[in-house]
Amino acid sequence: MRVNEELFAKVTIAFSFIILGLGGLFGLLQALNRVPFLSMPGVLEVSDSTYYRILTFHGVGLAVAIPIYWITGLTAFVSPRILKLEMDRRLLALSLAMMLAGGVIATITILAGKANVLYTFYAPMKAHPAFYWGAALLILGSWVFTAAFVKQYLQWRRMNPGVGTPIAIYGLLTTFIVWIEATTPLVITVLKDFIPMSMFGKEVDVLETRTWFWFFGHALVYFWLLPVVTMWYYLIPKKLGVQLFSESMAKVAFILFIMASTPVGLHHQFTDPGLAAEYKFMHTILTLIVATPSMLTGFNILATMEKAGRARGGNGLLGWLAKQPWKDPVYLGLVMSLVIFGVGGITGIINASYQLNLVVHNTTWVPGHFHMTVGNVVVIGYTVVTYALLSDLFKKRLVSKTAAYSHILLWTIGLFIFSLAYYYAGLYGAPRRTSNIEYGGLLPSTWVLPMEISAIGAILMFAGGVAAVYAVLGSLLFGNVRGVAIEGMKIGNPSPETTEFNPLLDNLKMWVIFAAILIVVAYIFPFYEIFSRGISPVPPVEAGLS
Ligand code: HAS
Repeated sequence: MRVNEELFAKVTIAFSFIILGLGGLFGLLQALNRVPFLSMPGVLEVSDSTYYRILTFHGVGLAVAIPIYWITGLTAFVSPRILKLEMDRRLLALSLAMMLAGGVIATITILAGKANVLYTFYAPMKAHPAFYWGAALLILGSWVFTAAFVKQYLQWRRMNPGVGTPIAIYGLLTTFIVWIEATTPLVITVLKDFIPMSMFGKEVDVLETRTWFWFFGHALVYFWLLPVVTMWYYLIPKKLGVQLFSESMAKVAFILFIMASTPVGLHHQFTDPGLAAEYKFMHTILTLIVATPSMLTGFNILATMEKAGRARGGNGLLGWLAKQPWKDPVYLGLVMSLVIFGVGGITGIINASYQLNLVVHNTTWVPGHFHMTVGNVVVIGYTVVTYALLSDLFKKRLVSKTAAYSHILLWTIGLFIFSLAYYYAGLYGAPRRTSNIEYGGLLPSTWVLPMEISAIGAILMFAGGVAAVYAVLGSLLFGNVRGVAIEGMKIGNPSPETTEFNPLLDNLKMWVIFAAILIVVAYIFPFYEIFSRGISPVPPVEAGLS
């Protein structure tokens, strides 16, 4: 079969919503299992091994597979239309085959209970080799896609020397640059440590592999986020019929993401012994730098909204808010995700503060933080942008506007309830990543009520997730016979996509070189410390209490 950009985008985007359905169901089961009065024989019996199996799928599926499929799909749709150039079809076909094969292999291994290692797969826990090979294939397939995208962009660059990179392409390029920064250490440790460990019983060093993992792990979160940031910059002004408040500020924000997304991983390892405080401090400073582009983004988008609202007659301090196109589910979802990012993002700053991190690390506070960020900003962002793609890409109508609104509202309300309960319980020390929080009946009473409240949030989120999956997959199945037409991406309309070339901001090569230097500086010292002290390899242990 000939794979063109449209087919690639259709398959990957549809695939990501199938995974959302299964991963969301598992999420609900996990939340219910952590309610003390539900997790007992005769009510809801989820064995420990089943809990870790579904939690592994929940993490790998929702946090790794969905973003890879959805982001490559979005890019395959957007970039040929804006750049007016085809992508290399052979690379596209190869990438699709690798990503689908990798995803299916990893999924089967997880669902078979052979990889209960969670998405962080900390050594010395060992999964079946098929898990690591599947994940490696998925990621290498995304690298092939990155090569196709960069090749297409460089061709466009040569043909358009005096033209600034269009903002949507700039954002997507940033996304893939961050992805290569993030996944290089992951590929190193999977090939060097995890595959030999699972196939031949190689002994590996725990601290070294954790450091490689978190070298990947925090840049990963910006890979999830950046396409949503790109769509805030791209779609919100289009929906409002105005120019972005400041395109230069948007490009500065993307440059800061390129520079500082990766050299921050030690903020996940504040409590790890064996890494000097000086290096943790260096990563803290860089973490505060990477928070800056998010704040610039919040300012830029709100200023764009205010400018448009005032032009439409909205007066006074907040009158412009009433003049926004709230009835458009794509617009509502994008703005809602930005507002929630404010709450989730601020808790990130708390996590990054060394003393406060000691209070919240490994407690339910952290899932509270990341459900607000990836669980909400990213899921709502991807879903509402998919609504916009229904007309342009799939040539379908939205099967139910009610489902689209229900998804945004139920998901957001449910997520607030869930995350606030998790934040609260975390402050009282409720642990994360455990199948059971009862400690043989000795659990502190302060954990019980928030866990019960969080389950209500999870049920609402699940209902919102069902609405989202129905809105997307239902539209794909029935959207040519019924439903409402949804405004598409409006590429090239009303304003042209390109602006004037800026020698500083449009010189991405220079910023990538600076980013590489910064990453080397941030990681050379911790790795020198680990290796100069001498590593202590330990034998692998079978994960998952099967
Ligand atoms: Fe994080 C842990 C620090 C952002 C995801 N994070 C995680 C984990 C995940 C995750 C998945 O420093 C857990 C990993 C695991 O399994 O262990 N995070 C940060 C910081 C930021 C941050 C400083 N995280 C994210 C994003 C994620 C994400 C984004 C996913 C997409 N995170 C941490 C730390 C840990 C951590 C530690 C380790 C914790 C531990 O100990 O384990 C920053 O990038 C956030 C910057 C954002 C802001 C918000 C700006 C405000 C905006 C909104 C403006 C709108 C307004 C409303 C005001 C500072 C953009 C206007 C109103 C209207 C009506 C229009």
